[in-house]
Amino acid sequence: MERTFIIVKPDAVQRGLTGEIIKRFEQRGLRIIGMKFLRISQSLAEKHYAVHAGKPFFAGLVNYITSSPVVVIAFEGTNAVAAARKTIGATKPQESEAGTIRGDFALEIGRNLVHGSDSVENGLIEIGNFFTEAELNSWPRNTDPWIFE
Ligand code: IDP
Ligand code: MG
Repeated sequence: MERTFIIVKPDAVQRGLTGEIIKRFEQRGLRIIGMKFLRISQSLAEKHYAVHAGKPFFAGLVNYITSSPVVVIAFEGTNAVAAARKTIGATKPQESEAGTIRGDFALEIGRNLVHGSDSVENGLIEIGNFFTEAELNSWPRNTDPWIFE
């Protein structure tokens, strides 16, 4: 079963969109296996966004993601990485389709509400950065046979 890592970013929490955003992944069929509410530290932000280090927006990005609390979630499901990315929408909200989270609720790239892993490999690394094994519960959900073939 594929895993992906989601951050409900500070702007989404501040705007009261936490439930709306979690709902969209949940109703897609993804299974929550870990979730917590925390303020991301500077060092964890730099680790999570290491691939963007040195880019002109890096300092602003770290400042944004550490500015107030977030909700982090590990999800499981068939095609979890691609499914979550589709549900999130394009990185630039002006290019995000209506019906996606960013297409429905965001206007600017630096306030795009949600993070989702871009590959299976990165998903596992990101989950490992935020959760211990003991904090993850891969559970058999009663509705799984109605969602996973
Ligand atoms: P993604 O979140 O859709 O995977 P990435 O390219 O991995 O997009 O960028 C990570 C995050 O960095 C974006 O979600 C956005 O918040 C921020 N970001 C990316 N490019 C820019 C930019 O050009 N200006 C400001 N922020 C940016
Ligand atoms: Mg990315």
